[in-house]
Amino acid sequence: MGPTAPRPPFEKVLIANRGEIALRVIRACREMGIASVAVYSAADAGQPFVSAADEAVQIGPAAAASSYLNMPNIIGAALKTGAQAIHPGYGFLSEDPDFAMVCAEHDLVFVGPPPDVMSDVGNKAIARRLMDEAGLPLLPGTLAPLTSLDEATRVAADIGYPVILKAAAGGGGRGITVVHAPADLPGAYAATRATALAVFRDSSVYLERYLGRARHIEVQVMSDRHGGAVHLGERDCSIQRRHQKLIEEATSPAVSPSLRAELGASALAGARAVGYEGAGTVEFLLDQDGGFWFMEMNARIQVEHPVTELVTGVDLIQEQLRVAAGMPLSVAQEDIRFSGHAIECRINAEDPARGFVPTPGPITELRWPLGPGVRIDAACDLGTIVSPYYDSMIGKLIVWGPDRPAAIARTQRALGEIRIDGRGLKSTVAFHQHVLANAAFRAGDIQTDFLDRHALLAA
Ligand code: MV4
Repeated sequence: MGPTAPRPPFEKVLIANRGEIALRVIRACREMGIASVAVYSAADAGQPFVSAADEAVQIGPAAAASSYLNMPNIIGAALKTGAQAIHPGYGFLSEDPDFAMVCAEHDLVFVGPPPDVMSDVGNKAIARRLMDEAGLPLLPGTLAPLTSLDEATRVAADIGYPVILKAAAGGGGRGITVVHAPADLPGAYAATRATALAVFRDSSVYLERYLGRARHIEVQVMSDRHGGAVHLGERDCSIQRRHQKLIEEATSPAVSPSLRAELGASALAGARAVGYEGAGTVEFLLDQDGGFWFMEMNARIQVEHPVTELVTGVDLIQEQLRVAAGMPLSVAQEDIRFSGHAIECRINAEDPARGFVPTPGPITELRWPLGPGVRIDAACDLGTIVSPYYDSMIGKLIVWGPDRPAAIARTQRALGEIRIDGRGLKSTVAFHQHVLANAAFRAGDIQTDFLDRHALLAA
């Protein structure tokens, strides 16, 4: 007889999400001996994540507002099936403090930080002030929302142009405006406030110095309720198009072990300052001289979490479930070692030749790659319909190699094995091949303007 399995953190968990992240959480549950409950919209009946769960409950029609954002129906499904906890995945309700509160009111554990922490972190102006108090490096700017155009004009003149206006309640790149000259400030101020009000129902905006040609570096942190806190190094997410990440890597080719320790210490100081609990990400901009600046904190598991898992060997979803149940993290900082290099390519049903327009529809041919160092986080089979109602990601190819050049070669090999087809369906596979063949990418010379700079947007 071998050793007995450890006691699972929960008996049953409901996953309030769909697609690949729902399947990812179901897999973690199964490995831990936790029963899983899927919830799904009418459009998702028959999707692989629905049949993969131990139980499934339909929660509404296709439109997300009536299903994956429908709090009463999700809570009802959890109560009916006897789930003890709800994992929100990413997107949908994952960063909604009201949902976390409603879960608590029904004695359901929300897998994520406490509602008040989520609320502080979700307001970027508040997060900026708290991180400043915690000693994190911030670009010069305001530590509270702007109260007038006059104030904006004075602060901008003081710190110097270019500046960037950001919606405090913003996210995903909406409600940000770069301002290159004083003459553009009044229009930009009015427009950013109007967008913030329309999109986030909160017109407050703040201002900071704009850093051009920077890398987007984010640090993964995990904290428990027993004082345990670790950082799991950084991801380089500089390859983006209009704030949609397309390729992510761990570790960053621009981060040395000593810079990693500095970034990690900073991220942990920030997490501690806001009372963080669970898995979180602290985003930084990294400038050409190795200086780094706090941007924002994300209070959810992220799409790109697998690259961190592949270089550290830590299962972030399992750690989230442990922490949510009040258990300590299974790892301490000295256990975290970084081994090799990982690259994630998002395989989207989009047409790069037509501005990445989504191409929804049924998948009529599908073959995923196999072989050494290859992981596929997907939730599509032959016949699965890529729905026009939700995001167009078909799956993620995540590859590990002993170093960055080996990981690039392996990613190229794996991309070459992918076969996806369908009526009118296009994918980002060939686009990824163009990026991976680019000399600047191979040299690790990547900033957030990479795709424009190298004219790779009509590949
Ligand atoms: C910045 C920045 C440069 N300077 N802030 C984009 C979304 C959000 N996460 C913060 N973002 C940025 N904030 C300062 N002070 C650059 C970005 C940024 C970006 C800006 C414009 C166009 C594309 C971008 C891609 C990544 C990051």
